[in-house]
Amino acid sequence: MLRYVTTNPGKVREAEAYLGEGTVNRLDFDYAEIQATKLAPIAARGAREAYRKADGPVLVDDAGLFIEALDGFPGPYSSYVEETLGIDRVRAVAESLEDRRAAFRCTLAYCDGDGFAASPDPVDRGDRVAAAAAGPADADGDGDGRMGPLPVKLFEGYVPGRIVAPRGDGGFGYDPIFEHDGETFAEMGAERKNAVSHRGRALEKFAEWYADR
Ligand code: ITT
Repeated sequence: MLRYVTTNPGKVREAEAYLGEGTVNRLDFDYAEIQATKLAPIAARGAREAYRKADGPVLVDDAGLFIEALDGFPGPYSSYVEETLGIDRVRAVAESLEDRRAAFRCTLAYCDGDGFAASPDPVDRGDRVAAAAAGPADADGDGDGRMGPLPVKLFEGYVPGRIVAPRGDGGFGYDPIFEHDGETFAEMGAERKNAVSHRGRALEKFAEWYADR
């Protein structure tokens, strides 16, 4: 069975609401997140590490909140910023800005150890990050003779919105302060959120590809 790799139960609830109950199994595994300005290299590296841990098909979900006027901050650092500043202070920072537009992005990275038409390896800030994302060739030392890194397929989703005073008590993370089309994500149920959200869009692309696989 497909393992949805995350320490965040909120993500699994949304994945199950989209893909159907019983279709995914959560793997509560905290893979190493490399430092990168984009989500793709982090997710790709995480999927390879998680695949080696799970020894079966895995889907890693890396997401972040990108505030326009802050050049995309906190972006890939959203988890750290939520833990340290908290969403109230992120909202306070946004209130000091004239432009409060923001976006959520999600990258899903699938790895099952097989060869398939994988996504090109994400390149970010030069070779150093690309190499870290790829991981060392045959890093598990299993002698499978694989010369390159394990193939990973990436699916990306994006949703625009803006930062507002908190409303609603559903969802998780930054949902109460992220408004899309007049509603915060915390005011939407999982299904409605999935219909418009970064994760929902990425899941849609994944589900379409996975159905053929
Ligand atoms: P894993 O890495 O274990 O999956 P995480 O919560 O740390 O769990 P990320 O590294 O992807 O996940 O961090 C993204 C941050 O953005 C984190 O603070 C989440 O709570 C938040 N986040 C991600 N998706 C979100 C969503 O749909 N709505 C609100 N906040 C979200």
